[in-house]
Amino acid sequence: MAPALGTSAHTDTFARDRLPPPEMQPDYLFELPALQFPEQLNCATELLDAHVAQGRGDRVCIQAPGVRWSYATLQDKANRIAHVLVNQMGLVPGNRVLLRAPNNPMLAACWFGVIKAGGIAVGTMPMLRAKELKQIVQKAEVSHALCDARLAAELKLAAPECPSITQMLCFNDAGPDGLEAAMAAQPATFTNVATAADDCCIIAFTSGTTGQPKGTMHFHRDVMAACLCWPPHVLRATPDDIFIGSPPLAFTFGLGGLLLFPMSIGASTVLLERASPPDLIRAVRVFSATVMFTAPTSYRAIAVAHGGGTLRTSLRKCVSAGEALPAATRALWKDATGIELIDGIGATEMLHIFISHDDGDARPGATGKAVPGYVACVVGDDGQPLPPGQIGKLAVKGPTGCRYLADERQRAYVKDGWNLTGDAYLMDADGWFHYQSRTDDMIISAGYNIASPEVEEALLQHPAVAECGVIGVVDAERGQIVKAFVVLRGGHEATDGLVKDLQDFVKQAIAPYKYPRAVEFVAQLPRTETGKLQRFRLRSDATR
Ligand code: 3UK
Repeated sequence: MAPALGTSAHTDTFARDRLPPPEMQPDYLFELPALQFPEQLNCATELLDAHVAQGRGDRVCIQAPGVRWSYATLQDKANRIAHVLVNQMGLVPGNRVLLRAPNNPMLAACWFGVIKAGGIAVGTMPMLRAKELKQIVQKAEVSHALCDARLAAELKLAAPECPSITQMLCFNDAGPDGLEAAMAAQPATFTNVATAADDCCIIAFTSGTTGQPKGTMHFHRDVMAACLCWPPHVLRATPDDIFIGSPPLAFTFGLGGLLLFPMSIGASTVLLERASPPDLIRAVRVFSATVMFTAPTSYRAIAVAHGGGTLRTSLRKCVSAGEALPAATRALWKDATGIELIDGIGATEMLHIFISHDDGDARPGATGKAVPGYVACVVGDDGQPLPPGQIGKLAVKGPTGCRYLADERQRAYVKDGWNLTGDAYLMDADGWFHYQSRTDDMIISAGYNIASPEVEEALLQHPAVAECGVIGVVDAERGQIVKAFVVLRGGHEATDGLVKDLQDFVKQAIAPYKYPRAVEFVAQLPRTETGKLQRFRLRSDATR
């Protein structure tokens, strides 16, 4: 059962009012000694202020091209941003603040400013377009926005349909109306709001199978729990490590790996606005990075580009997550660098990684074992645990868990206290978990989750498209790619030019990474008698 809620500091009770009722939440496990949290807890105090208070203020915290901030500098910036939010933008604890930027130091400062002020950070991927931003803003009833000036246009496009946002400031903006100018007028010290350990501090969005994004609510104690389970038991980094990687801070894989985890141990992190495989490996050399987080496809691309030679770098630990790690990619990376990848499955609902293995103990093809603090099993359709060797649904519980913001889909993710991730897995006799597939319609391509219906919806807006069905098909490089089956309207010809036209069209309508890399023209689509599209039949056609 969920422990009793502590005294909330939220004057705006939006998040607490929209938590799933206790009986619909998962069980929580707090058995590890490190997970005994006080009733009042602000994770910014632990992750940021504590280092300065304990004399580590001069240590390097955040680096980026041309930037090197100590813990004291980040604290100074975050404090000023907290004051701007409260004094100038009228934030009260519990308000939702949208953050929009590529990974850079000011985004990190804004994240801490929001948390210090008792706000709820709502991260958004830089690539999202107005349509997707609107869905998030409306669902989370976002009141404030802090946006990188270079990404403001798309948010402004969404603004007419986002009346809940009453305050917006841009950063990385030298002008008199920018966040930096506002910060200069505020004091450099701030008393963090004394939030309850179970006050919500982030709402992380994940695209559902229907294309309607789901907001997952995480508490201050969840942020600390994520820092206290997988990192010390599996990653085992040190304060002298330099973290680097590609996932956006709006994705909890990136938030944990590139901000929370390094800061929880007083290490430093490198934030990169562009982190394609060549950018990433270049930056590893420039910053002498030692711990890397990225997706399997990125490891593969770096290793392949190296043409089988030896890749000598400062790296000592490399973490792969977001999608299944093919055994071939693990082998390629080991051949190139001598480093055994650390694979881990995490989920936005669980905040971070819950099944993994350390680099001294990897089994190619298996994700690993339950991380200390978590328990996992494989269950059948009746919800009962299956014996080793049988494929079923992955079920997990631990200190973190799924709490969707006012969403019926809570019932599907949490059953009998277990979080069901939507993955088919099998557990072997030694307790190692082996990934099989997704159990739903989510396409995972190069680490991105893409919902079939959303791509279909975009394609259907094109004048040449009569009907369409979208599935994921196996791809050596990206795990899966988006494939669209299209029935054309009369008068349109199935040409290569039209394929390109449809792809460009989707890129304009929704985030470009969701576009169908494969398009096949067909005369009709498989449907049920009631007219429902049968994606499973498209899938079996595609593999034949
Ligand atoms: C899949 C994996 C096999 C799996 C995430 C680390 O990916 C993250 O969160 P999402 O909500 O997606 C969750 C789903 O992605 N997946 C992730 N990692 C693996 N499948 N092997 C893996 N190693 O289907 C899972 O249910 O986008 C990953 C940390 C934080 C995260 N949010």
